Amino acid sequence: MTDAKPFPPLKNDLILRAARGEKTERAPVWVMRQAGRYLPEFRAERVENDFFRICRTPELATKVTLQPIDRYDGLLDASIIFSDILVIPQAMGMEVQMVPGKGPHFPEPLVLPGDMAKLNENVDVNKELKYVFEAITMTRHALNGRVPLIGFVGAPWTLMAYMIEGGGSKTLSKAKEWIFKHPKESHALLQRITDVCVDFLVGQVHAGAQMLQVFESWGGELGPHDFDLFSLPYLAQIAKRVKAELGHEHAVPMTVFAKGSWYALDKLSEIGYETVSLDWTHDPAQAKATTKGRVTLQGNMDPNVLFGGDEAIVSTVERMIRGFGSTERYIANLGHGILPTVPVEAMGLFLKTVHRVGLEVAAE
Ligand code: 1CP
Repeated sequence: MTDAKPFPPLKNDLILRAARGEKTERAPVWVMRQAGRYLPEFRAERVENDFFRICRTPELATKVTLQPIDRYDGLLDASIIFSDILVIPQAMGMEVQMVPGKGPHFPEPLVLPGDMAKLNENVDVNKELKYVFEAITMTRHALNGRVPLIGFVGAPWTLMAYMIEGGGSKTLSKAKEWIFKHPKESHALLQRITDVCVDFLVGQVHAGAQMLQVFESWGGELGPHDFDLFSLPYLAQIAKRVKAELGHEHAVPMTVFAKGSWYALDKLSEIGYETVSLDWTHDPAQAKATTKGRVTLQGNMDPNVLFGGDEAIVSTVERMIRGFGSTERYIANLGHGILPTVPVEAMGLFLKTVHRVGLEVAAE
């Protein structure tokens, strides 16, 4: 990007330092799904625009990415580009609709391995996902260095599951039928998705992303044995290849979030990610003991505590930060995405309490 306008200097690099294992003056904080339906300003935008239209229009994606940064001015230490994990199946040639109140819907999911022939053979991310790169570059300028910008992808197993299930699912029976009945073809599909994930993440960094997160949201649907076969190798491959392609000069910290895969924490600390994001089923002290300072930990308040009232929020944040510590290898977050019905004040209290307790613990 030699001819591009330089990005404004970064004024808050707390989260990058925490991810790299450097000391921080307090725990940085952001929230998964921090832009979205719990914000009235996002809902107003959605009345006017279809979900994927927002993703595909850089001005709108920029506007929505900045909504939580503006509303919680000075309280968030990172932004995450407004997009969705399902832009990869779209780039591979599948139609995905976002049905209001229901979530994603694939009118023609993959039913049998033969359906993989319908997917694009070679996905050129610079063409198919150019709109995400443009949104990232525009957002990075609009942020004006206030906080770093996170880029992301869905992990191969999670994306494969959506592509076969055709949307959300309680049991993932269809995707699991594939891995048990057609393991060879499942690996072929996972590999094809992995290749797109790598190109897409590298492109996001060249477009301006300063940190990357890989969402294995359905990791925990696999038991330890199947996770080792169908998730972990692809997560490892992504970290290794993205780093190799970026080289030292463009390297950015990477986070892996394998929701529900508590059994894999030790292995997840060894596959090349600087940060491992935890859901709320982890005890902070135990997670620290397992990872032994090899990675930064991110998380992990149960998002439902935000419905529990002020006292519950304050006491849970205190316990969480005292458990993880505030100044070393820790990034505060929820254990999964914020839910659409959370009151905006509850999110504000969560962020303010993380700041207050983070500074108190740092001073002790
Ligand atoms: O601030 C942000 O985080 C916004 C960007 C963002 C991200 C990082 C969105 C916007 N989606 C995601 C990731 C994402 N999308 C994940 C991984 C994180 C997680 O596990 O929560 C997953 C699984 C999806 C798939 C998806 N997209 C769902 C879940 C469906 C299910 O299986 O239950 C839903 C509801 C969406 C739609 C969506 N994505 C994002 C928003 C704001 C919305 C709501 C859409 C609307 O306005 O109707």
